[in-house]
Amino acid sequence: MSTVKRMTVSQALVKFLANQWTVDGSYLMLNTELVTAVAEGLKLIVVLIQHHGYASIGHLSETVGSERFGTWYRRYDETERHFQSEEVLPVDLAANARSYGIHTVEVQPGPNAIVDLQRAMAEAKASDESTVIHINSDPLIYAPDGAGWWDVPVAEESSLDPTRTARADYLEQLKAKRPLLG
Ligand SMILES: Cc1ncc(C[n+]2csc(CCOP(=O)(O)OP(=O)(O)O)c2C)c(N)n1
Repeated sequence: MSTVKRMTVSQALVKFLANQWTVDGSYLMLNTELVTAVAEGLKLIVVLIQHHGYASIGHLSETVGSERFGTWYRRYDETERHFQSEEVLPVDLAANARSYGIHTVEVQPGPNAIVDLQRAMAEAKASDESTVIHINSDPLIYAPDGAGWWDVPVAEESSLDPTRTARADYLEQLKAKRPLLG
């Protein structure tokens, strides 16, 4: 008989997601996996960064001249008919994680946030149970630049100046594009 320990698909998925950081957009797409972790008694450490918007897609939108449209978690503005208002959604993702029965630590904003995050991480590692560490951030603070270029075509025609500028920049960048092989 095989002694290989088999995992269910959900266990494999939860293991894949284990000990990761996630950001509010991604968390909203996959948070229910935490329920599987609770059900199957798996220990996870998840650092959940809530910045009330899309940093990566917001930045991409900006670089293609689309001004971060639709990349914020904001209340719908009936008059302007968009989600760009100032009113941040009152969504409490720490409460969401806690509601699944996961031990959740909230790192408060302020000068001690990083030290508190380190302490929470040390406690989470020492614990036998899963921990979600919730920390606030800002989608406009970027990670350091990579050297890659993401080929995202920009609209050829637009009434927006930033989009026209982005189109010209895109055509410039395209000139440096080379096949990987050959
Ligand atoms: C199921 C699915 N829908 C949409 C997307 C497109 N998408 C890629 S990144 C992203 C935003 C992620 O936001 P967040 O997790 O907050 O990370 P951030 O970029 O803000 O750091 C979206 C919507 C996706 N990858 N998968």
